[in-house]
Amino acid sequence: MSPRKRSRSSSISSSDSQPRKRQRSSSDGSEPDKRLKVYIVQAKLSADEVASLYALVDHHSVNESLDFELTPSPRDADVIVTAVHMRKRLERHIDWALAKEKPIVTPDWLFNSVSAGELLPCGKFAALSELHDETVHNCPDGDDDSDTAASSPPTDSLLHLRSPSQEPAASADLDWKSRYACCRASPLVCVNQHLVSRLAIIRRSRELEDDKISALSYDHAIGMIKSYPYELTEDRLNEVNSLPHIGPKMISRIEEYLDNGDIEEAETIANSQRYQSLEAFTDLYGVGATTARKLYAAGCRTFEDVERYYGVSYEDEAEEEADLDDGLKTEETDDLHLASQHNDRASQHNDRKPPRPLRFAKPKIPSITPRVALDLRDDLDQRIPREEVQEIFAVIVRELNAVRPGCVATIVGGYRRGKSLSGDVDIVIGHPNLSPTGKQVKGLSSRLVERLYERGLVTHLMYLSGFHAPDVTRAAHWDALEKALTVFVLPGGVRRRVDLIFAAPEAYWTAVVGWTGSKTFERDLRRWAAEQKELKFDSTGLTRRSNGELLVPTSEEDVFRLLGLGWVPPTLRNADA
Ligand code: 8DG
Ligand code: CA
Ligand code: CA
Repeated sequence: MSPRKRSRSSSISSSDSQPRKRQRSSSDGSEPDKRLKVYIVQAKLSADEVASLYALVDHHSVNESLDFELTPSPRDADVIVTAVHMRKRLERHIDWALAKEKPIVTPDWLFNSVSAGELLPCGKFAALSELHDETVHNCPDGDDDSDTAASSPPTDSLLHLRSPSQEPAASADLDWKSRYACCRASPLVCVNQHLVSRLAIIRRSRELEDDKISALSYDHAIGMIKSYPYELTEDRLNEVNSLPHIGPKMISRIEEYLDNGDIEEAETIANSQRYQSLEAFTDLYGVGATTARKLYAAGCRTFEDVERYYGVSYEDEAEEEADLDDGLKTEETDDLHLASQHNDRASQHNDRKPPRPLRFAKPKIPSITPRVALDLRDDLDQRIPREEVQEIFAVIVRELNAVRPGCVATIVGGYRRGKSLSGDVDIVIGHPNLSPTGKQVKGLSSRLVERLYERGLVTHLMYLSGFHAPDVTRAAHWDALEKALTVFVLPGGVRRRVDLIFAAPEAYWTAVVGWTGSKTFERDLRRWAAEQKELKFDSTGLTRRSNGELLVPTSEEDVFRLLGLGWVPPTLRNADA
C-alpha cells in the first residue's frame, strides 16, 4: 500500500503509552494528512534510544508532505520498528500472524529514512530474517517489490549511518596504562571522579592564566586517572606512580588528596575572586581567557561590571565590525574555541578599545557583539538536556532535508559521549553526493543557515567559515570543514548554541571522530597518528605523512582501523574531567 493512499490517522487517546504527535492540518484543510504510523517495540532499546526514536518520529516530515506519527497499537501501524531479532521475543509483543502483515524493521530504517529524506526500501533493514520477504512486500517505500529502488542510497556511499544500538563493544585491546587516551577506555564518570574534579580546578586555573605547559600536564594526568580502573588508595600509589604522565608533582597532589580528602590549592583557587570572575567571563559567548584577564585588569569583577564596561565605552558597532573584516576573512583553522580566539586576537589590536565582537560576512544574520553576548547569557548558561538535543537535531534534519534531500547527520560532542547535560549541540552534516572541492559544501551550509534564520530558528551566527579549495601542498586533500556556529531556538524555548559542521563524504567520518571529543582524546589521536603511525589525523581527513596519500574511511570504525587503533565507543572517550 502506498502511503499516499492512507487515510487521515485517528488521534491517540490520552491513555496511550506513546507520546502524541502534534496534529497538523493540511494547507487547504481538505486533503487528508499523509502520515505514516510507526509502532516502536521498546524491548531491547535503552531509554535514550527510545527517546531518540520518539523524537525522530515526532519531529520528522519527509519531503514536507509526508510525515510520521507514533501509534500505540501494532495493529494500526504502517511500520513496526524493533531491535528484537528473534521470533520468540517478538511474539511477546506482537502476534505472529499480525507480524507477517507488517514491515518489521530495525531502528536503522527510521534513522536512514529520515536522513535520506525519503522512505527507504525495507529489505536490508528487516529486523527478523524469517520475515524478510513479508517486510519487503509490506514496506511503505512505495516500491513494494523492488529493494533496489532508485530512492535507495548508492551502494558505494560512504555514508551509511547506524543507530547507537548497533555500535560494537569496546575493543579488547584497550589498555589503561597506555600514554595515549585513544588507547584507553575513559568513562564519563570514573571511580576517582572527585579527585579528577579537584585537579580540574587547578588545570582550569592554569588555562585561564595562560600557563599552557602546566595546563597540558594536568590534561594528561587527568586523562590517565579517568581511565585508571581502581579506586585510588595508598596501596596503589606505586602503581599510579609508574603510569605515563604522572610525575612526582602529581603524585604529591594525589598523596595530599588521599591524606586530606582534598587539595588545598584547588580549594584556594576555587574560592578566589579572580578565578570566579575569569570563569564567569569566559562563560560569556565569544570571550576567551585573554579577554577575561583584560576585563579583570580593567577592574571588572561581576557581569554588572562587564555590562557597565561595554555600555560606557562601547561606541559604534558598525565601525568595530568593519575593523575586524580583514582578520576574519581568511580564517580557517582546526583550533578549539575559534570564536573566542578571534575575539582575543581582535582585542589585542588596540588596548584602548574594549574586546571586539566577531563579524560575520553575511550581514543579514546578526553576529554576536559583547552586548548581545551579555543579553544571551541567561539562556546560554543553561545546560541542555538530552531530550532537547534530540529535538533540536530532529528539527535541523527536517530543515536540512527540505534544503537538500538525502543529507545525513550525526550528533557529536559531549551528547554522543553520554553527557546528560550538554553545553551546546554539535552536529556533523553530509550528503552522499557532495563534492569535496568546495562550493557545494559551502552552498549547503549557507542555504541551511539562511533557512533556519528565516524560520526564526537561528537568531545569531558566530562564524561561518570559508570552505577552501584543496591546498596544493596537500594534493588530494580538502583542507577545511565548513562550520556554522549558531544561536538556535526552538519555538518558545531557551536559546542554545548549536555548531553545524559540514563535510564531504570523504571527510564525514573523520569529522564525526574529530568532533565527538573529548578534547584530550582528540589531541592524543593526533599524537598517536603522528608519533606511532606516520599519519596526520584531524577532522578533515587522514593522510600519510610520507607522501600525502589520503586514506578515506568508510565508517567511524574504519577511522580507528586505519589508525591501527582498537575501537573505542564514544561513551569511553571521556578523557577530560
Ligand atoms: P559541552 O558542549 O557539553 O561543553 O562538551 P563538548 O561537546 O565536549 O565540547 P565542545 O566544546 O562542544 O567540543 C566538541 C568537540 O569538538 C571537542 O572534542 C572539541 C571539538 N572542536 C571544537 N571546536 C573545534 C574546531 O574548530 N575544530 C575541530 N576539529 N574540533 C573542534 O570545539
Ligand atoms: Ca558540545
Ligand atoms: Ca561545540
